[in-house]
Amino acid sequence: SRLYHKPARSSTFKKLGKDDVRHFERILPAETILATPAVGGSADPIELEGFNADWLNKYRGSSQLVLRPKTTKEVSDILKYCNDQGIAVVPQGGNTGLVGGSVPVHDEVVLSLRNMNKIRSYDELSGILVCDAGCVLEELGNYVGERDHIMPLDLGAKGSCHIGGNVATNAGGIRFLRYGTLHGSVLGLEVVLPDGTILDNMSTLRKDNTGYDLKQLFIGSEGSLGVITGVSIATPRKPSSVNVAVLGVPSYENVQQAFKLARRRCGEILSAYEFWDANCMGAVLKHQELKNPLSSDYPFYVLIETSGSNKDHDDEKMGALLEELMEQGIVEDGALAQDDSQISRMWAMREGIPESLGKTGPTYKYDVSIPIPVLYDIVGDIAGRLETAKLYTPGEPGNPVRLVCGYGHIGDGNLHLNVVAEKFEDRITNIFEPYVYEWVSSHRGSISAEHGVGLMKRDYLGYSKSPEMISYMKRIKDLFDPKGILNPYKVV
Ligand code: FAD
Ligand code: S2G
Ligand code: ZN
Repeated sequence: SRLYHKPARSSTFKKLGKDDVRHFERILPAETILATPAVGGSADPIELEGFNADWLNKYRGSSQLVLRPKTTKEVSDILKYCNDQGIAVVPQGGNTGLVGGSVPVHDEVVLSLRNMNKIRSYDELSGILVCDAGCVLEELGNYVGERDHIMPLDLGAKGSCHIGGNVATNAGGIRFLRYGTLHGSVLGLEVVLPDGTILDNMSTLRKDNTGYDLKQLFIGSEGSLGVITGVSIATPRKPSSVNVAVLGVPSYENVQQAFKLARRRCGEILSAYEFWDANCMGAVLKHQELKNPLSSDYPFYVLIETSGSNKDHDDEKMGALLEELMEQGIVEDGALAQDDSQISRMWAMREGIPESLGKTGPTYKYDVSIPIPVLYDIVGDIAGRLETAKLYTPGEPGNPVRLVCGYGHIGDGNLHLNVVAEKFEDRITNIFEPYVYEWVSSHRGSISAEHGVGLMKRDYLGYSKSPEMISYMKRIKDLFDPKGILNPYKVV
């Protein structure tokens, strides 16, 4: 069955040969090279499996060579050679991407940043961190956490994803509502261009208005314009008082009302507003060692977090909000975390959704931005279409589709529509594509809120960007990567 549209291998790319691997063996330390016998190496192809398959196990390539350079110079030497030879390359971070952007489509060389994981400097006064692109987000969080700061982004993939991958995908996550986009918190980047040029813009200045801000082009470029090897990023101070509550909400309308009230009552200390529906909760309670903190099941759940610097003030605000929500019947139940372990259990519930859905079966994921009032409508709409097509009956096992659910960063107008199926197959994919993109576009939304375009959505860019915008994107791609060797077949 068609997992996804796999474009034909472009004949402009050289087929890797033994001579190429010999060359890499001359310029790179042996331990950074994983080459199969097919290209004159000695690695068992199974060792490349994790680099060729994506997190969803939905996208799969057939790379015969993985390079894991330790320095920016090695990255530059690799790219210069590949550019001269016309060898295609896919940059890879933690390989937690969800749109097929991080794995080869065919036999592209995988350039993994995992060996570039050093912290270069940290200034505790300003909170500015300068580090290699291959640093794992959770490890950076621990490092700055010991110095009373936090990373300006947090996502469920933190244990594996790299800061370089986060920048390359312009990742959003659960702190976006409070700390905003990486386009704001990233102060500088070190990027190696396909021809080997090292663009050193590792500024640690908050303000630098000298010419075009080139780093912004690489934020969200998904490995298609250059390989990010270094990141300079502003990290906020760790809030001294954090409150988290999980609420049971009877309708999507009430989820919106609770958001409005939370913004009014919590104001500047509101730091997260996440929601998920009953089907998500069912999957989490089934696959995670977690209990529902509320005394009953509800159609919707909301997680509210406040982060401030004055515990009494913050407690009073959260307490007043919860009271008002209950009094007005906007929510029917609520649990306020009493200590840090309860806070992390509540967050684990929200962050455990993707893994729980993955354990339920192969998952179709549509990460979209939609105006909040209609954001959840698409979930019922899609469920209805699947029922009409006799592919799904809510609550009844044994159908090709097991579960339809919606959750996400509703504070950012970002829905994660997820459909768990027996297997990825045409007759299901055709229900969603292009319907979901048409639906989102007709509601003036975006077909990709935070996960990027990758391979999955390349053919659908026109639903969210004008032909003129796309043609200038292609001109920028041609400027930085005239031979098209970087992450071919994806993004534009
Ligand atoms: P990879 O998956 O390795 O690569 C992603 C893309 O970036 C690819 O196109 C790749 O070519 C490119 N790339 C990677 N490193 C570099 C580099 N150094 N230079 C140039 N290009 C590079 N995403 C969100 O935005 N918000 C979420 O809340 C969120 N939650 C998630 C939860 C789970 C459980 C999972 C599995 C994923 C989640 N994601 C989320 C998606 C994913 O984690 C993010 O896109 C993340 O930023 C990818 O980082 P990575 O290091 O794994 O990159
Ligand atoms: C999240 C993870 C990906 C998905 O949990 O916020 O970004 O859609 C998502 O499961
Ligand atoms: Zn998300």
